[in-house]
Amino acid sequence: MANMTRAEVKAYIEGVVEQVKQRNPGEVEFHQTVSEVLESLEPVLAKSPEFIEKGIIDLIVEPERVIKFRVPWVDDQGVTRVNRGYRVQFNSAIGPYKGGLRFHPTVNESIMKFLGFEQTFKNSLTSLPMGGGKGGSDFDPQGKSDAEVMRFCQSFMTELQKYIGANTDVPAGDIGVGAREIGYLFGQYKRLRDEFTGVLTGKGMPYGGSILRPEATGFGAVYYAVDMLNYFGDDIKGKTFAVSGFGNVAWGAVKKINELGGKVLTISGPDGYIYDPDGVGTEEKIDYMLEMRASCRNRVQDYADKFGVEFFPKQKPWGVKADIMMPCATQNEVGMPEAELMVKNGLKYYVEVANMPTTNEAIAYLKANGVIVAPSKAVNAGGVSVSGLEMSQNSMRYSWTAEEVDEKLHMIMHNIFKASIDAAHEYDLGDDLVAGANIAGFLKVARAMLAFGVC
Ligand code: NDP
Ligand code: 2IT
Repeated sequence: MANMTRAEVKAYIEGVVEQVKQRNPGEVEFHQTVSEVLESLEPVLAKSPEFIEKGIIDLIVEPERVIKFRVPWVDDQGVTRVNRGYRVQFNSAIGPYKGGLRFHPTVNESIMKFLGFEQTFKNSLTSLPMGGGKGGSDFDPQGKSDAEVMRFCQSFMTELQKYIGANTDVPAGDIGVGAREIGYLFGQYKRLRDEFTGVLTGKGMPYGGSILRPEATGFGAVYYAVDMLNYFGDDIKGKTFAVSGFGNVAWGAVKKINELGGKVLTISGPDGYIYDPDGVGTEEKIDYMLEMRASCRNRVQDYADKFGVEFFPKQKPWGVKADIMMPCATQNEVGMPEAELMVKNGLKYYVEVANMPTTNEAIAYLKANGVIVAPSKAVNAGGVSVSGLEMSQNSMRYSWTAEEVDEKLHMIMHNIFKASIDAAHEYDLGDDLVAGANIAGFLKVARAMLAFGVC
């Protein structure tokens, strides 16, 4: 097939995005990620039209399988409750489906598909053999007793176990699913299937977990940020960070930023944000983040009360002056008003850590105004990378030391940064880390799909 002009490719991509919107009505988060990724593939498709000709683009936006199921459970008052469970098995071209489970009241099919689609390219970037998947439920763990969470997890796994396996699909945690939930889910899987396999990652250390998995997403994000800063002639030492969220991911990032000499001025929760001029830096303060998350109160004001710093109710930290912004809570935390504020404050670096924390319009605005944007699917890939390393250790029936896991994580994050910048250069996109990550992640999956023919 002859090369296509950029205009022809652009028109083709617009057509695919339009079709995705029509076939998945109302799924706005899914539409958002599909247009973000496909638009950045324009130069690749112009140069390699076989991806269009062989239908790879049409295939890649359609999940291989969407599983949706009823999750009945009984609360502490004896009342029957019913939630919805999901597993989106998005793409298995380069390995078993792999991705977390999210328990949050906002979970719906659109959120599951957006996360599964993103995961496909993220997992490809890790260079480990993992396909993309995501799952979860609209169950709200907040305010539930331990016994209720256990009964819910057992019921969820009773259905999910039909579709997963160590060589088929390997779930892990995400928002609302931490060590406690993974324990209940793994116990139920083992009981029903009578096999001890690496079917879940993020497991506890006594039963096959990997050392450093809890820290991995945050640590990996900071390793990536260091490479980015060095590439642009900067250093992390003495840099100030505004972080949102206070969960597992924010905690790991804050810990590593401090270790490497940076200073974290803010963390946030649904109730507002705290500003700590001395930095969220002592061991006591960092450990307190874990306590706040474990308390299930979902309040960051507790930090302000305990350490005597200022609390800004119902506000996000994006108006503060800091060298680096790091959204670590959830999708679409940053839209146009926040992006405008950042540009007005002369922000230089914007590092996405949560999945898709920025609207497409805001990303374009930040980039157009000279802010260096690091995209979540590259930055937060350290979590799933150590999940991949947990799978390797489980297969070998062996455990690596903290030093070994950390060294591998570090190497993976270096490779992700390098693959992204190299892809951007190869397609004449300057230092566009967002497009570079999309392209590098896409190419491996698409080449595997080409090899398989139409299937
Ligand atoms: P946490 O559960 O610790 O934190 C999530 C926070 O976001 C909560 O405080 C939640 O508060 C808030 N929030 C506000 N609006 C929403 C919404 N619409 N949906 C979900 N949460 C919302 O999560 P993690 O630290 O585990 O994850 C943070 C981010 O990092 C997420 O985007 C996740 O997908 C991503 N990530 C996680 C990885 C992991 O290994 N855990 C790996 C890679 C990425 P409230 O409940 O009140 O809404
Ligand atoms: O978004 C993510 O990459 C995760 N929640 C981690 C997935 C995993 O399988 O470890």
